[in-house]
Amino acid sequence: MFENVTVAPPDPIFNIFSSYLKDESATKVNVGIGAYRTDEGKPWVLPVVRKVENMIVNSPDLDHEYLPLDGLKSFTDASAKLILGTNSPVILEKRYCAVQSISGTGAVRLGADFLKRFHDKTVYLPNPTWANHQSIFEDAGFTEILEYPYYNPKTKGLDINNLCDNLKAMKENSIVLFHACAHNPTGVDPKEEEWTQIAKIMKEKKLFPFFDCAYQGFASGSLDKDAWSVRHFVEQGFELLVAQSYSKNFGLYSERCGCLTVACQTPAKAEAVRTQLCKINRTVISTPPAFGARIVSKVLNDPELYKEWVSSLKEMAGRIKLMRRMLFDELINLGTPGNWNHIIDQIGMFTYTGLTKEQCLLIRDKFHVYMTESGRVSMAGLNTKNVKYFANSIDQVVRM
Ligand code: PLP
Ligand code: TYF
Repeated sequence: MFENVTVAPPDPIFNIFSSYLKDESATKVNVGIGAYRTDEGKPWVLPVVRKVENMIVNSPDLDHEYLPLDGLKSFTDASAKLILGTNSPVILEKRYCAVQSISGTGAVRLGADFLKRFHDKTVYLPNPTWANHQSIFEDAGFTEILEYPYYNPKTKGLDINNLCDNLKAMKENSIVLFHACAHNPTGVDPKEEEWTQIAKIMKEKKLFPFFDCAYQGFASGSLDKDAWSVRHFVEQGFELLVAQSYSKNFGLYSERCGCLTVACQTPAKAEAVRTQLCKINRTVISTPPAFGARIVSKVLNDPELYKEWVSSLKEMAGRIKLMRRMLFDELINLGTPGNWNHIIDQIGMFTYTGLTKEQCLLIRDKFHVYMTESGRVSMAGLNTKNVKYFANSIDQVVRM
């Protein structure tokens, strides 16, 4: 038995995290995994989440019955409204469905399983992208997993011309995966006029958009602004899929709280899609977990709690922006060779520094600074106490 089983390669990001945990240095810095930290370097339970979880746990009505196959309805309805906008024609005309998933990862997988059965087995992913995308579509049985140009290392910005040329050459019906906002790992998003250009070509070429939205509210601090790309495609009449995660914007990482929202042409089609998604859920997870969904549902459906959440979101986005500014200023003060404007130009959780793999390994060895080998830095790992040390480490490694 199991003669052919060999050790699987570790997940590169989780692997860096476990090396960081083992490191005994007092000055070690974790900018590897994309998880929010306070200025004290601690995980943060949002005050509104703490309040609501106490309400739920202490409620005499609390039970642990199964949720329906498509999850908690007050949660999935609110999720669809959050991403599409309350006044979206898709919402008003009830031509959407929203099905609860095992966080953002599970939503991408659920979407991939659905599209493979009912649409196409060719998907284009941005280059670079979150490493898990490739594996998810592989495991879902896609036959063609291709990439499209996204990032231009010279400008450290969007490679819009190549991106558009590539879209024009894709075959009809191909699925194109986009990060709705705060692209992981580059921190580079198309501007509104670039999204408009992309949508126009997608429509002409009959391509299918699949949005992965893991950072709504994190990119700009505004939930509406961060949903602009998705809403623009909807306005242009696309049917589309959006995978939503509440890991980052609610800090509910381990509760695995997410949703797959599908915009359709008619209510009847939306209902058919919903039942097929339920059928997929049934064999993979049966029914989704309740706790995270209960928390998010209470917050999204109560105007006062919602306001508290938005204020925490702004605080997280604001702290990350401050770290961008402080890191940039430190490097300028040090006169570190190179151009560092991208640190303040890029948005969301990550900065794609442009450091080489060798430099990333060196900074880990010499300074106990843990980042991915691609040079991605999770800005939430920086704080007012370690940003100077971090900037110094970069400065020295760049000069070596
Ligand atoms: N998609 C992207 C682009 C991500 O960066 C992440 C991780 O944060 C996810 C999806 C899914 O995360 P989770 O499964 O924790 O919701
Ligand atoms: O990119 C990140 O750091 C987050 C967290 O397999 C993450 O998206 C990393 C790796 C992974 C799952 C989540």
